[in-house]
Amino acid sequence: MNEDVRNSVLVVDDEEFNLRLLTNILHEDYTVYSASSGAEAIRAALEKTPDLILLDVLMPEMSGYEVLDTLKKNEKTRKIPIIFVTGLNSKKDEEKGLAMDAADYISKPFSVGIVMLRVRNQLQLVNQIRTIEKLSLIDQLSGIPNRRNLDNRVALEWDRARREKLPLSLMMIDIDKFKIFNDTYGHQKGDEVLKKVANSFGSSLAFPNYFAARYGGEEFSILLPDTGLNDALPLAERVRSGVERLVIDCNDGTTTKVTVSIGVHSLVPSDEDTIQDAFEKADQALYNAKETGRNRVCGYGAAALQQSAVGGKRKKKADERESAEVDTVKDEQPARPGPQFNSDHLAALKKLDGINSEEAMRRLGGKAELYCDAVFFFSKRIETNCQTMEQFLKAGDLKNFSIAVHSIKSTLVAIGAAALSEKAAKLESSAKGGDVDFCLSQYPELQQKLLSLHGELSAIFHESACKTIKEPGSASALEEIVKSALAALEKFDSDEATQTVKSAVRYDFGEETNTLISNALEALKEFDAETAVSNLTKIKI
Ligand code: GH3
Ligand code: MG
Repeated sequence: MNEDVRNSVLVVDDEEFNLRLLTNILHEDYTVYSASSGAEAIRAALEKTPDLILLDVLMPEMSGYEVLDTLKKNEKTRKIPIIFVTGLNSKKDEEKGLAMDAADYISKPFSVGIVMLRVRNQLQLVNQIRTIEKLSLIDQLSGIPNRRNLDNRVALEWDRARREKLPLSLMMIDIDKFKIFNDTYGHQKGDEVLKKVANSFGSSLAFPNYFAARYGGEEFSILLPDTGLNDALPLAERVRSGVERLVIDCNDGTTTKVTVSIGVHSLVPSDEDTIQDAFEKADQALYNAKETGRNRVCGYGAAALQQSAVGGKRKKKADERESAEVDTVKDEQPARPGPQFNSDHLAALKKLDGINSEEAMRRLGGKAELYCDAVFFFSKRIETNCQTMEQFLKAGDLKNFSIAVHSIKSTLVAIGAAALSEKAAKLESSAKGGDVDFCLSQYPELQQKLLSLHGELSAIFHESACKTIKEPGSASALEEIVKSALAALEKFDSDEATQTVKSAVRYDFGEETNTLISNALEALKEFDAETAVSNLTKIKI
């Protein structure tokens, strides 16, 4: 795996319990985003383009299958691998998921080890593919040289032209209204067009020295060594008309056309010129070609062009992206901090009737903190879950009722509440079978049991919610904490420093030290590193 890249994972589940668990399991190694419905998942996938999606199958309103289908149809998201994480455990369901192009399948209740391994495997694949693409010199889709290849060639030709004082031209070519083409004819057709356009350059340019490459997306670039603007413009015109002449078959027997806009910049490079600047100028010319009606060639340097040359097409695109992100960026959710848990919570949870927390925790690799956290968040949602189920049932919407019951059922299994989950399972299958009477008569009992579980859990978490352990802390632990916090602050990593200092709060190091620790923590919350350091260094070890 490429160590430089922190991969991102989008976790989708309508159950808070699973979202919490998966987020907590994954956040140390990956950037984790979460979504609690199908619609939210699609929005997040488009906005964040995560490297991997963990997708629940049964969700009200929009199922995981539908989400997958939508994402696979979108250019931006179709390559993101998707792992189904689901309580549907039959082989048939697994087959269906995999046949729909899911990358993998994890059954609920899941074990931490399996989730970590499957996620790691998928991300390794993603990273390997990226590395191969980066190392390769040919663009996989169009079959012509890729951007990396172009950059190498331009650097070579640039040096030669500078040394020998020869002209050199750059064309930037962009397919017109290609988004609409994709929307109308589909991305697959769009891909075919990219290939056709790329292959048309050769026949348009009966000129041995040119070098054409896919610049990225629907943009191409052609490098013309030993060529000044007067020769480059007619060549660009031939490229443009060559594309215009292409006949594109639509699958229904009709045909259509595409056009390109081209910006050209020519120069004899001097020591002051830079390659980047040359591309920007070609890009500004392209922008001008777009602005003045598309399907045309513009050379950099015309009077009108200088007026409008406030930023090329690519710059404009980048700006658009930025402003879009300002509007819509959602908080990423690395380990949203939950309450601190201690041995009292766990002891109380273990005493609960009908819950086998030991078994549930084993699946989580024995991580009590993870278990308590997920149960806490599940508990907070019980009332809302009950309201949802009740509403669906009262409205006679057995499909959504069964989905809501299914979610609760798999969470109950995961927390170790076997008997209750069995009741939920019976209701789910009756709802699926359309047995309204059974559902109406049996649901109240499930609801009553869930609400009383909610009462018990609230008591546990509320009673000792803010109680710290206050075990006497050892001197070596204190030294370790202070050292790590100071080291983190030196690296300007205030998150890490905050986490470290936070871990000291639950211990009793004596009043003076405890005050310094809480002062440091307060200062960190205010991003006041100086005060934090001053308090930490005053601690006597
Ligand atoms: P303009 O005339 O201003 O260039 O409009 P446009 O629609 O071509 O430009 P825009 O930047 O809005 O959209 C570019 C489109 O190109 C959107 C994207 O889906 C499509 N595209 C980029 N790369 C690929 C690809 O590899 N395959 C397919 N099929 N489409 C692609
Ligand atoms: Mg375009």
